[in-house]
Amino acid sequence: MLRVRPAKKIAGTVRVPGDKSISHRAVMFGALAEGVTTIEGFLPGADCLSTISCFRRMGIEIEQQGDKVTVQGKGWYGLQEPMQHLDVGNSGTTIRLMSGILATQPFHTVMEGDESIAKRPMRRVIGPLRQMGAKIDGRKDGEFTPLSIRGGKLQSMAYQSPVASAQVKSAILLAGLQAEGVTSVTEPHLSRDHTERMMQAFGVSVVRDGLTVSVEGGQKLTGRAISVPGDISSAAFLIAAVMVVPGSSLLIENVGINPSRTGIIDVVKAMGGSLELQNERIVNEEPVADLLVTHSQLHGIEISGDIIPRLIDEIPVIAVMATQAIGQTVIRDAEELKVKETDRIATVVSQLSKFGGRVTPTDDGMIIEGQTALTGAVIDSMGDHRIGMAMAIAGLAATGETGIENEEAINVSFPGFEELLKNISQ
Ligand code: SPQ
Repeated sequence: MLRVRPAKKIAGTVRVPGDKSISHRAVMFGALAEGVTTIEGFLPGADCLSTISCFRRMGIEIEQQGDKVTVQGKGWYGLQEPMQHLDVGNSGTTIRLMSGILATQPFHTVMEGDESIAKRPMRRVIGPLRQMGAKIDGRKDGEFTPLSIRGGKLQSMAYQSPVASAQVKSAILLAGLQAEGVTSVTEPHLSRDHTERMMQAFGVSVVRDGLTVSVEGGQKLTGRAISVPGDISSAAFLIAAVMVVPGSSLLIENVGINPSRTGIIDVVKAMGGSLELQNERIVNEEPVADLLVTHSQLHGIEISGDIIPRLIDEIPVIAVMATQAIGQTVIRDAEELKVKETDRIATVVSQLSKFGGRVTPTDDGMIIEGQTALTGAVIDSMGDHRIGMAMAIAGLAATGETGIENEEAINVSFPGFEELLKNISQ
């Protein structure tokens, strides 16, 4: 059990582990590229290690030591049919992006993962890939794992996605790279665009026109050196720690500030938080900065619309910050929370309530009542890394001790979280 005591102050200069979305993509693109790809700043969390293990099973040589990785790319058709099922663990990004890749391969694969993956919707990816000609099956007509994929020749398509999902967009664009003609995806709101940026970094031409992004089939990826910035979704827990503990101040160095991910910065500022970007620079097509965060009294706001995909993974910890803000915070248009590692509307409400938090679930979000005194409690991560970490941050602002059960889930995206939190807590 992870134990958290109330903090008097949060202070220091820190770095967070590498960006999870970018780390996955660097391994995948490196494996499919011609030549060697070296990655520094890789996230050695359980999810990205699942991606590495899937490619190793398909004959790709990958050396990984901590945050340094070398991938011996063999080109798009250098993968071998795996002898066993591919295990994606807890990682939605791995299974959905790999569906797009495997749909193009001249062999058969079966992918499965843990209990949480078995409940997450797959037809959002399988449906459009089937329309491109892929032969994919799974439980409930392809809605759930295990997924069985017999890849082959695909036709290009113009896909209008009903959800703003980077995983859906990425799977179709990856399949599109081997389809005949131009494949495009149009989304209702912009989701994170790391795939598009990394395709360009690997030498692929990608065209963006508003909410539509297209690629032409038949383009090759060329191996290269990739430097992964710190994950803003991990930095979000530390930003929240500063905001819920009076007198705190923290410098978080080398954080990715891709505009499709910075909803958390906009929200903290809109709530009255002090957050300054320093030393802004571009690394491998991705913007990066140091974040200077200083405690401020927050006030409640409404969060809805276009900003939601830009902060979807941060909503659990935003809810925690909102308990300490003056007034009410209302989160709308976030029904996607229901299909993450857990139903994050239900789990935020059930776990935050254990501290005495006043949170009401709605169909597409939640309403949080501000300036609520929290009391330490025994919490369950429910196997969801972001719930475990969000509740640890609530524990810093609570009276008495908090215990987080099933805390090992945190390793999915933030190995070293407990130690880092101890180091910055006074
Ligand atoms: O990979 P996984 O399990 O889906 O992880 C989560 C997370 O909280 O870490 C979602 F539960 O992040 C997704 C994110 O929500 C990672 C991701 C990506 O790298 O492409 C995109 C988002 O999901 P989606 O469904 O909007 O595409």
